[in-house]
Amino acid sequence: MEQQRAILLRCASGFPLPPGVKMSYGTAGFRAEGMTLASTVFRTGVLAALRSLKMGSAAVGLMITASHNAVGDNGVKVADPSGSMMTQLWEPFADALAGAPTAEDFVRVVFEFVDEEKIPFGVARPSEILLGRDTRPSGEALLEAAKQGIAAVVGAVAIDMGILTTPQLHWMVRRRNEGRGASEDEYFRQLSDSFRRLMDLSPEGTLRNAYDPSVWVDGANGVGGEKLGELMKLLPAGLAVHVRNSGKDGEGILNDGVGADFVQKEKAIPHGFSTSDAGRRCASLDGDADRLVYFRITGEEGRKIDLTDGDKILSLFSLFIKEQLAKLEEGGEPAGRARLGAVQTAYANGASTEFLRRMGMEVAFTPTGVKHLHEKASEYDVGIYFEANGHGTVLFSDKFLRELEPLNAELATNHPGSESQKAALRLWEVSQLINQAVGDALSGFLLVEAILRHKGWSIEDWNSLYQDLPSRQLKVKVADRSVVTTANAETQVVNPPGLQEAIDAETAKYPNGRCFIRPSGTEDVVRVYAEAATQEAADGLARAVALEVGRSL
Ligand code: G16
Repeated sequence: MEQQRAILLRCASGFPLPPGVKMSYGTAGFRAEGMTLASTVFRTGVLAALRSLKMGSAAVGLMITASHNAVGDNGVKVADPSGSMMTQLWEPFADALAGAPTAEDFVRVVFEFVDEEKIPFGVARPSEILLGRDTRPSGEALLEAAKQGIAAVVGAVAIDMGILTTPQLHWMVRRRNEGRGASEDEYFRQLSDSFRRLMDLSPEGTLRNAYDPSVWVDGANGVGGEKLGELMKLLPAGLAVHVRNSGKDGEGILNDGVGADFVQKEKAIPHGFSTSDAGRRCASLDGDADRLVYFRITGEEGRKIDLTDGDKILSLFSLFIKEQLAKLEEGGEPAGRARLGAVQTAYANGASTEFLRRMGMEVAFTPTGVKHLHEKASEYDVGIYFEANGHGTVLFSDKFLRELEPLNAELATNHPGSESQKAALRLWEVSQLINQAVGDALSGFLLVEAILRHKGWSIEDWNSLYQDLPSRQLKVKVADRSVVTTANAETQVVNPPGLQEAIDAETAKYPNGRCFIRPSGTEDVVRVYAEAATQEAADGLARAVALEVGRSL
């Protein structure tokens, strides 16, 4: 213990906390201007090592990314042994670690927590921390800080997995703890093999045949475009992917007028695309490829794009999975009665929730942040979660997969070629394709493509599942976003007092108006979301509430 204390103190002294920096673990880890983060990343290295020790030396992940934020920002987050986000129970400890003013304070916080959580130091089995980073220029130096934090914990070993998408790292952590191959090659092979098998299961001669095998992808000038390029080499001929904004020299800056966050929030055409792409099926990834949205450039004056957002992806996946379960049920298979649920946040367009409910889906709501949605979705046999911004996945419970595997074997023997057999196989392949650890734009993209091909749908067919209610999102720059607190899955403001009443009064002026605000967990802003009967009304409501926010903060 004394030796460990001395090592931590010595190493932490090399990473002083810059004056005036206040860090909070936020929606998805610590985020700030890249240059200010060395101390925080070093300390998160220690945090990750302690997490592994606490979890019986299971592998955990540490990812250096600021995802959709501007290129000058960076961030760091920890993945638990299951591959999902670090347990929220440890977030207050993460905040205390990151905020300790001096190296001595830091070491004191560590040892108090080690005592409280009974974290065993000095175990024989090494604790493995898998490290990944995106393409941000500050990433390399921050990775070094993380390695030093890990090295400061006796028995912890850093394994650098290189430049990765965030979901790749989460996938690798999960696989490593399952005792299965966790390399990038294996990731690409798993995705491409299950995609190919799913394509092979498409019905011959679908009723419609409007599916166009060509798709254009905006890589946000981040890591996703490059990885998609590698994945494409393994994909079957039935899909032609054209990647733009892949981050190569001269293509532009990470997340600057490109990427899923830009396309979804601004409803605008990203750089690298133009009206000459009108009508094409286009997709957009974010900076670390954990979000995915689709869009179609309309070519019409004024209305630039038709956005096909995370809500529509959720609806498409729900529809497909429900259909496969229905086929199992028709075939008399009890697995067809699996409990299927959708999870959304307050940002979900009201029309999507209505569509899902009409379809007979159970729909649950959580606060923003996939850590909340993921936890909720894992309560179902098959839980599908998506944020409107395109972050989500489909979770299959172990119980359901344990039922599905022998069912596949039984149907292959007794009912080969039956509708039930094909449905069971499709569900199995979806579970292999879609990332079970966290929302993953690359695996989500392949699943969208497989389903559109299965249904013979164009992007317009998909988009016309329902019509979005007009909406608008704005952000208000504030001095201290932490003074805003909310309740009821972020739909009600608790603090500052009086602000909710002001929002209610504005909302009442607009037919079918709905509006909420919440502090961002990744940027220094308060976000405003408004929905109303017309676009002008949604814009007006968002603007009026943004003014109220500005006035009361
Ligand atoms: C992260 C989270 C998402 C969340 C988003 C926006 O995304 O992983 O779940 O929706 O932040 O959060 P906020 O509104 O609090 O800024 P990403 O893609 O940046 O990692």
